[in-house]
Amino acid sequence: MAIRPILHFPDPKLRTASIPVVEVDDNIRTLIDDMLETMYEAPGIGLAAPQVAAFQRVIVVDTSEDRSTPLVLVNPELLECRGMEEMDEGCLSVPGIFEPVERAEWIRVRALDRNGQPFEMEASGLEAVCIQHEIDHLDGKLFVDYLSDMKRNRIRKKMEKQRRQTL
Ligand code: GNR
Ligand code: NI
Repeated sequence: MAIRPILHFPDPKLRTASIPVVEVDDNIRTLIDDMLETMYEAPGIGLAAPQVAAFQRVIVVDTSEDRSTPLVLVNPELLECRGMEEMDEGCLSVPGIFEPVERAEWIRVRALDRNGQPFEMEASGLEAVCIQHEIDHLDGKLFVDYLSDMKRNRIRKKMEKQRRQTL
């Protein structure tokens, strides 16, 4: 297992649409294990493969209190969305920024597990928000895209300034 570096907004690579996984093989399982280690170390409650520059449709999530319940979703598909809720969101690719975003509060999802077996699940609250946030990453979309142009530009400038200071 290895921790992989996380890309930061406004890196254009985060805008890549990730491609479906054709076969859940050992390479994909290594990616999954590295993503889990990177998510727990960050620490974050979710991570999408494009955040670590792997442009395949893989996400990991753990919203459990004791961070003991890793959830792996390969080729996740939103089947159903219900209700709306507004929650403060953050993103490991936009560090230090927290802004309210409106999302479905209940979802049903289909995906493949780490053995390539299809399964369906329901999620609500923070877990539902996190899964929607991660699926957006697979489509090159970031939570800052839901904010006003003014807010997003302010965040971009802040990130670019931070980057210059750390280089
Ligand atoms: O760690 C994370 N916290 C979080 C909080 C509210 C809504 C979504 C998230 S996901 C984020 C990790 C991340 O960037 N995943 O892509
Ligand atoms: Ni994110």
